[in-house]
Amino acid sequence: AKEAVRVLVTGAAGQIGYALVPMIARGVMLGPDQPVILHMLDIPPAAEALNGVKMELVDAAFPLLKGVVATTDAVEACTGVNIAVMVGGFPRKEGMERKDVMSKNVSIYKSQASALEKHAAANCKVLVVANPANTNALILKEFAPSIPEKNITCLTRLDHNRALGQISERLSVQVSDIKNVIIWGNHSSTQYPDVNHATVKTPAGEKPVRGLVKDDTWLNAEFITTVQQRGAAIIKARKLSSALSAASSACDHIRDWVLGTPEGTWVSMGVYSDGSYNVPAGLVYSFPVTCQNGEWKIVQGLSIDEFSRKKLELTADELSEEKALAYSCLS
Ligand code: NAX
Repeated sequence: AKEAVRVLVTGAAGQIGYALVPMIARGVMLGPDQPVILHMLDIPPAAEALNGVKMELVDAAFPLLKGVVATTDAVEACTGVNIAVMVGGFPRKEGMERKDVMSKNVSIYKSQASALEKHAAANCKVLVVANPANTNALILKEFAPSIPEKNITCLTRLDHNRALGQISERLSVQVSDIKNVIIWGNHSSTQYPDVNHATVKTPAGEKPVRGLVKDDTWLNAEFITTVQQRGAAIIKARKLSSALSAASSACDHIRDWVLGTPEGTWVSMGVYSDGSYNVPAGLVYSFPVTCQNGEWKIVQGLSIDEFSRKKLELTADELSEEKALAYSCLS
């Protein structure tokens, strides 16, 4: 039998946490034959709710779930974890300045970075979900210098999946037949959902999405804004932000990272930029990546047209500003 993998979920008493922990316990994240031990962290005001989640995990009698740690102590939560999904953070409340929200999250991610660095298992893989996701991941990287930067990522897979969903609806094709959309940049409304390299599997072979949609006006405008604004549309409809789709996408992100992407297929992940596609190095930026043997690699050599170039730059500029704002909170 395989040894259990320890998976940390921070903010586990929250909405995404409630959707995510049963998926992990069922094998959605790491596979149906991989036992797991869940580590759940939240803050003291949520301790009772967190314990309720633990009770439900026990009640669900998941065969793969070999143990549950539910705690408000970051050190206990981080000890020995192989995978860390960082969902906990400080939400933007009405009337709050951007700088105040940033400052709260910088201090959370700075201290959790140290807890992970000191207590997580060697080669722990980190996925930051909490917003501002890219910049929280960057702060975590800065304050956990002994964790390799390739192990620290942020979630843009939800945006990637949203793009697949929109194309699927538009063309009335299965999402599973569409591949190689790209989310570039920030997990924010400046992200650039790019279909220029995306294809659909048809009985006559793989066809470019652009050729099948036959409507560049839609692809270059409404499609992009729909994906960019989807989070807001969900809030409007549900009066709560996306949770099940975020949880499911977080499982997709880790699964593909650990188990690999299929040949010829890439996915989007927020990763530490090495300057590929002229994106400034030193930002956590969403790129197309392939994964093999537990490591991601940025897909190289894709052609970037003038329209796309501007969009890649716009979202990079926003990330540079966020980075500057985050650093100003440190001093
Ligand atoms: P909730 O407010 O329901 O849950 C957040 C939980 O985090 C709460 O239980 C809270 O007590 C806990 N928490 C706060 N500070 C903490 C700390 N220092 N340590 C541990 N736990 C802490 O929010 P939810 O809807 O679950 O969303 C969680 C985060 O995901 C938010 O930041 C949200 O903006 C972000 N999202 C990111 C997405 C992405 O694609 N990257 C999409 C979905 C989501 O909007």
